[in-house]
Amino acid sequence: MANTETDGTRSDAVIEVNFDGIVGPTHNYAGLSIGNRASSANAGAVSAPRLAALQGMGKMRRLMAMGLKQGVFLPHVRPQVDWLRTLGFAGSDAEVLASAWAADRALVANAMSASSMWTANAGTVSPATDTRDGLCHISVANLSTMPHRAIEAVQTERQLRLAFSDARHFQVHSPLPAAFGDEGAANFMRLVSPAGGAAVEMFVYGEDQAGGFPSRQHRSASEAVARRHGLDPRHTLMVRQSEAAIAAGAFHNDVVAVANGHVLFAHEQAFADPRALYDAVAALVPDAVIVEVPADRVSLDTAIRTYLFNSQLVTMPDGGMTLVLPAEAREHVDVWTWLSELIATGGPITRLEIVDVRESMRNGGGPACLRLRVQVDAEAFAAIDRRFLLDGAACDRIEAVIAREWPEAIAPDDLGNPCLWEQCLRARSALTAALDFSPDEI
Ligand code: SUG
Repeated sequence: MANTETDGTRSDAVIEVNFDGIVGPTHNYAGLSIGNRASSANAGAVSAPRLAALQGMGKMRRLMAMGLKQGVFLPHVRPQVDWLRTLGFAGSDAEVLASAWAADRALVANAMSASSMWTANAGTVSPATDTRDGLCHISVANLSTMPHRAIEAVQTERQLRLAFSDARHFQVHSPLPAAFGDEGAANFMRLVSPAGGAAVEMFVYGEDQAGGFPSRQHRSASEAVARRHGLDPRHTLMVRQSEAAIAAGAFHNDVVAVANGHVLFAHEQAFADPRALYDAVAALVPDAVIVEVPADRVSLDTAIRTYLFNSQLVTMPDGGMTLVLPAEAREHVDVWTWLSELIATGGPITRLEIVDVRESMRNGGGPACLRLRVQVDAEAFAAIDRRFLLDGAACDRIEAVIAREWPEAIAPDDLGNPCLWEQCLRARSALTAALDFSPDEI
């Protein structure tokens, strides 16, 4: 039975917090992600880290203005000298970086990547209502397919354990062994009826090499996460991503589908067997609404170029749903025509919001990649470390540090510049201090 507090709010009402990764000062275009078309296409371009980070903050402010709760994760320490040391480089930090740069520039590019901004890949979150022990379970993703992303797990785990340290509400699991490729919430969806009842958690995996590109989420990893989280197998679906989607550059499922509440918004070619998925969903969540975009209205190629599905589908305080889209989706006539019809015909998605995250988009990260969703009740919400939660004043502080410390531009050759290494480490330290973290804590 739901409790009703004296002020009329239900203490078990679901609070969704979106934790966005603050774009780090080393944001650059090194083309590290094979199979990610934007990353490959923009390899070698000059990046704008300061603008990128401010665009990210702009998105967070927009969601806050919509009445939603917003959190952050901090950029990781970059360059990641310890990782280079594991590869045999020795000496002072500057010597390690200089000798790695001389030996193989790609190694330094890996150690400089700001990829932790895409927190949809930080981990998989099962809300407490779905788990056997009634805790919110969070599994840190190992991101083991891509070297620059695999570096993230250590610092991601540190931040997740800090933010969700209260064992009365949360259990954080260490990353799976590297052989089990796990990309976190980017390959995870959840549907639940507004009328209540058990949710269905959907884990989307890829099969081997699709079209020559690695599929990053292994079924065995998804199964392990579901087991660790103590999910009810009757309400858990293992869903295979279509090969066509991976081959077309949808390296994560959240590039071709997104779910929220009782709504699944997906491209016709997102899944290997869409009919089987839709039938299973209908059986488990009878009032689920599936909004499928047909390929003859928006091609898979256009969906991936515009990141139509990498939008955030969010429930507004008034109960309506808003799709928070990247500006690129607004600019494509097929996509915009289809979306305009969607809104005009009435349905659960009632509003479109456009955000500009172009710098992140150019590395293959849209609005949804930049956030990790955590759903909690009021008590668990109160147990989250406040330093990871945003209000207007925290946004002001973060933006001031970004404006003062973040590089304005990074060209490929700059990645070997000792002044840039120092500036980026200093910038990150200024940010952690501004948010009251001590240097050895995070
Ligand atoms: O893993 N890009 C990221 C983008 C991640 C998007 N996340 C989700 N879809 N949830 C990736 O491919 C590019 C980095 C570079 O090329 O430097 C990169 O890692």
